[in-house]
Amino acid sequence: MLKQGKKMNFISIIMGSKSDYEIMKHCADTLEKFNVKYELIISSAHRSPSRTKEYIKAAEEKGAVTFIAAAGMAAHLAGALAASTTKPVIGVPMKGGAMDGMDAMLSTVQMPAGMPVGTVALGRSGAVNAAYLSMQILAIFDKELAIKLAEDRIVQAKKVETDSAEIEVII
Ligand code: RP5
Repeated sequence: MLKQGKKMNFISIIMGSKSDYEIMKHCADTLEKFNVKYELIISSAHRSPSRTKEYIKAAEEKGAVTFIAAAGMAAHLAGALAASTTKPVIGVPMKGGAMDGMDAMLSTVQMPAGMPVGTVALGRSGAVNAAYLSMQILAIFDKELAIKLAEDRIVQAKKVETDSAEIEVII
């Protein structure tokens, strides 16, 4: 049985395997950068289905706002989460295996009508964007976070300019 704490708003990150952590660490790091609370666990839809189901219930009761599911290969995790919760589920397909992520991407994105999984990109970009997308959902009711996200966009735009200034050639 997983531990239960006080009710609070947080993002839940679930990975199918420890081998997904190297990429999903970028998701956790992004949430930390914005001071957003999260949980991160390993639980597999195939290898530990009961643990996965129990965790979703416990996390929902504690106040999980979105679930981020990272899995590779047959990638059933995001779909299994979507079947068990009406909270937004964001799927991050993992690279690797014989098809290097194409299998995971199709498994994650091809959900039947009425069971949505918001699927982000393969690999690091997907891991980071899963965090951003979750924060954007949180920010609908969190003005402070909305301001931080807006400021981050300005920083990103400025970086494009400074990067360009270092190497640009303009006639
Ligand atoms: C998936 O299978 C996991 O999410 C992982 O991406 C992939 C391979 O898992 P390991 O064999 O490395 O544990 O379920």
